[in-house]
Amino acid sequence: MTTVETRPTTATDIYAAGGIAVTELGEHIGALIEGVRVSGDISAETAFAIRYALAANKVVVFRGQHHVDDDVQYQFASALGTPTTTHPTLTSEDNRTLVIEGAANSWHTDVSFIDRIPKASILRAVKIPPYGGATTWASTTAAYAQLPEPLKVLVDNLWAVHSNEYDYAGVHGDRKGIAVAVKERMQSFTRIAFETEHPVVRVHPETGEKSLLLGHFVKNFVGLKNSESSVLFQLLQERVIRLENTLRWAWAPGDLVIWDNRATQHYGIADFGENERSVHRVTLAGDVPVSVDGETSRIRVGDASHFSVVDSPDRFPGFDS
Ligand SMILES: O=C(O)CCC(=O)C(=O)O
Ligand SMILES: [Fe+2]
Repeated sequence: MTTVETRPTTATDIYAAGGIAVTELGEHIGALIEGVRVSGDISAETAFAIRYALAANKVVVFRGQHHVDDDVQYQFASALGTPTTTHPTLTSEDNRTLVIEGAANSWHTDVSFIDRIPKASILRAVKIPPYGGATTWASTTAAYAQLPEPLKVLVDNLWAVHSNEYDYAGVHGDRKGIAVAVKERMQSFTRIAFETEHPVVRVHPETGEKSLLLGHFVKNFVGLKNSESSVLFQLLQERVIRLENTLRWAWAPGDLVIWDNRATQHYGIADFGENERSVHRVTLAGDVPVSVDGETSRIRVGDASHFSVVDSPDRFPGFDS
């Protein structure tokens, strides 16, 4: 007699099997996860429940995780996927953790200038200023879903060139504090140019949802004049950062946040004066984006294989878009 393995297929059952409680923080984005002590030793059921909650809510927050240091953060990341190295053009001491001193105060999707855009980022605030320094995330799936039909038709066929020319983590960092991280914390710095054409509408590999893939690494749209690109970019980007589609999180000690980098943009708010602020990020490898027509992103310049493997995503049950 053969045994048929039955995996839960509804969110309620998946969370129950993983032993987690998931509380939504807004209509379109954000959830609090309770019932788990963050570590590399979580069970397969708990890891799956966290990944499912992340796909469903785009950003998940864990509180009270005071025991987490860089090692535990990395081990936890490894239980949820395959960590990347620090960054495509930067290395840090352990080549695992990206340390950002200050705040990345520009709307972006992490590392969108390469083909294999990371699937998720795991962030921990290490130095929390006495005021300010919250991070805000926006749902790029809600932004797409809310577009009027004529704009959906337009973006479904649109491609964008993403480039690290304006990378906040690089030498050109004019954003508050980021260049400091590079100068002080990074051992070696080799500037490598990356340029990739991505579909503006990306189909999420786990949920099938469509999202707008934009953010500050976008240089221009394929086939459009620069002036046309900038007007259209502004129009679409304003749709992404609509306040109703965002979650703003004011950090407390012991907080750890994961975002789905395939369905969000984020912004670190630089409103903490001269106070110190430092956040540590571990990043998970992702797959190459796929358009609504099934076409994959095209590399123009740069090979990111030293940064990250290409992840093989699962399709999750219960999402029917
Ligand atoms: O400064 C922040 O809160 C955001 C940092 C950021 O962009 C990142 O960790 O990828
Ligand atoms: Fe970022």
